[in-house]
Amino acid sequence: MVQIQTDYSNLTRERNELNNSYNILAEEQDQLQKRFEEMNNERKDFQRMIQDKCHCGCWRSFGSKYYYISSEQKTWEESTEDCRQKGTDLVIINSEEEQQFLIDLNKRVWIGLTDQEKEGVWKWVDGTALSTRNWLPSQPDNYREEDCAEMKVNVHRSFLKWNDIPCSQNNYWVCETVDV
Ligand SMILES: [Ca+2]
Ligand SMILES: [Ca+2]
Ligand SMILES: [Ca+2]
Repeated sequence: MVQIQTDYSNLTRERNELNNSYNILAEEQDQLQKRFEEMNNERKDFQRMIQDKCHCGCWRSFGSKYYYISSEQKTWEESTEDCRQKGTDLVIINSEEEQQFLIDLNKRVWIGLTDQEKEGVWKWVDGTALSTRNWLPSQPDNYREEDCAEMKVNVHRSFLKWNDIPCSQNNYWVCETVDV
């Protein structure tokens, strides 16, 4: 009988300890959830700020580079020409960080990637081959003779990835300063 009582009180103590741990975990989860929401709001504020500033096209810095984000839409060739007149080139994505920078712009834009020279061989406008690949699933598909690449909102709208479209289509664009 004494043994049963001891077992019972041990079990009760263990249950209380588990309850305490559960409460601590629940509290931590609440705090994490709150922090996640805060970060999400900060991100939305940031995107709004960028969009507000981009009514007439705007320049932004990222790393050691400067980027021009257009407010009008042009063909890929015209966009390339506009960048060259600014002493820049259409953006070349060299890293995941740069890809993320473009994602944060939250805009459908031309990037400096084309397979006009040879179908299916994608090259950046500076002639380099692709080091990172961020194509949307089943892209590039050359569906309508598509030789120029854009950042496209994906179906879940959670992030942007690359898609090939006809170069004659009008799109916003992003220029990037080139190393001298
Ligand atoms: Ca770059
Ligand atoms: Ca193509
Ligand atoms: Ca396509």
